[in-house]
Amino acid sequence: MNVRRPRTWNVDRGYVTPEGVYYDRRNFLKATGLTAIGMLGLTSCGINNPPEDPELELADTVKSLPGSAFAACPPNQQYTPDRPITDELTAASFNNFYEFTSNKASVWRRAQNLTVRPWEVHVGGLVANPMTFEIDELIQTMPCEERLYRLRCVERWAMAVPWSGFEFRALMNLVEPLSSAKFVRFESFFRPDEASGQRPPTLFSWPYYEGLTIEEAANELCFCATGLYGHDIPKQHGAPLRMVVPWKYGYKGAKSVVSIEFVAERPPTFWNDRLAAAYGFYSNVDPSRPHLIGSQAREFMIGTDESFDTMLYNGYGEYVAHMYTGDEH
Ligand SMILES: Nc1nc2c(c(=O)[nH]1)N[C@H]1C(S)=C(S)[C@@H](COP(=O)(O)O)O[C@H]1N2
Ligand SMILES: [Mo]
Repeated sequence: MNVRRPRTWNVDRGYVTPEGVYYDRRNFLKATGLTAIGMLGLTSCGINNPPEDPELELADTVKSLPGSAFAACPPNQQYTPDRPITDELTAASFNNFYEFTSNKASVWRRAQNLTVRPWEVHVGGLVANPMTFEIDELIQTMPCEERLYRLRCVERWAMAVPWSGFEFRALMNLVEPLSSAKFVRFESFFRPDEASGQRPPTLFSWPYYEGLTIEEAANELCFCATGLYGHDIPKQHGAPLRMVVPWKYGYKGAKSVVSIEFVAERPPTFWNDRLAAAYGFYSNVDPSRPHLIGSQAREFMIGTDESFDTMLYNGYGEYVAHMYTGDEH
């Protein structure tokens, strides 16, 4: 049996309590009457796992695809974090991507089943110009830059990585939201044939969906990542386009987005629908607000022995605090 405890650097730090495992225990097991042992077997003993390529090397997953439009993007130094950049292969082998598996140490391999070309992103809803973008056209159209951001998962692990891509507000300028648009809803792909975690039996209602207020979406930090470490974004990180909202917990940034809708009402969100008390709509990083799994006061940099005090808004308060009273959850 494949116990969800990655083998090396993070053993025994006690902060790896996957979002989904928490949910499994408290809600799913109760709802279905399955035992914990049965559950672990269900998710980790291979009943709905696709064939994987055992020859595949991690390093092969972190390069640009042949024919992709990716080009090196000029770094924007303004947001450079206070800490060393996370080792690329460490970041590429420790991921949350529940469409494939909740096992973050092996998900990189399963995620290679995702076909990321061709790929279209539809942007619509309450906008003057609804558009459907072919991903390479979008990459060529948008002003590309590289941004080094911290990323903080609610499970208390953190990393600092160089995303390439464009500000979400640049996309807003193309589609022109109407004044009635108050929120933005992001939706990830739904492909049960490629993503074993989306096939029944599944704990979740797929596809993954997230949301922001329109003010948050228009904030200069809100970023669409199409690259990472100077090449195409790897599949395990959410190829070919994922949202990065660095002042919020990681789950607010949907991976492998296919649809972006401008809407009038606050949209439901994936984890909030599972367990609203633990996963608020806002989910701004806040050291003083414990999660159900425990205190959020400290964070642990993956691949290192370093830990830091968690910062309010993940340290991005000067850019985002004006949007909040501090009571948002
Ligand atoms: N579609 C989708 N997006 C997702 C997730 C997911 O399971 N599915 N996990 C989220 C969580 S919990 C985190 S912490 C980040 C992890 O991003 P990384 O694997 O690139 O570090 O992706 C977020 N986006
Ligand atoms: Mo997360």
